[in-house]
Amino acid sequence: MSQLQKFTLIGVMLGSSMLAFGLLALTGKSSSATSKSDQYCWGQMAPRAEDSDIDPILSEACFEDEQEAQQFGAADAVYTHSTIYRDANFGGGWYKFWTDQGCGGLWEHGDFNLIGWNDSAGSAVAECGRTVDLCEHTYFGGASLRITGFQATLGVLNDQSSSWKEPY
Ligand SMILES: [Ca+2]
Repeated sequence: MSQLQKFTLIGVMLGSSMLAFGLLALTGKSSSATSKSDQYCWGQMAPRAEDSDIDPILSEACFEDEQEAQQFGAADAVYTHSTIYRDANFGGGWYKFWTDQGCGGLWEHGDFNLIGWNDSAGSAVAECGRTVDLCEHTYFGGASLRITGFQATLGVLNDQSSSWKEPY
């Protein structure tokens, strides 16, 4: 093998291993899909039920683009009772809990794991003139924070909340 052939061979091997590494990096990136808490989602709440087997969300619409998400919410008969945000000061992705039943009644969501938001929220809003208890554990256990209107930081519940309910 001539010196030139050796260099060419090394060059090809180096090139192909870099290509393989590049592909691996790309694959790694595409497989780590955006988590729910970085998206903008609307969850239509099911009425409060004694039977905890009933899925608390009737339907869900999630968007990567916030403006597209806002358009969804501009429709008539979307009454948002509460919103949780990924970051403090209403930053990052959000999840809006809505109903077509108006601002009345008593609503809740017992398990943020079901919507990909467990221990993820950094701020929250109680909307529709409602009061909301944000809770540390699923099904309203642990510490809780009562919210009316805008809550820019969650204190001890920062990245700890797992459920919410409208208190009696
Ligand atoms: Ca928790």
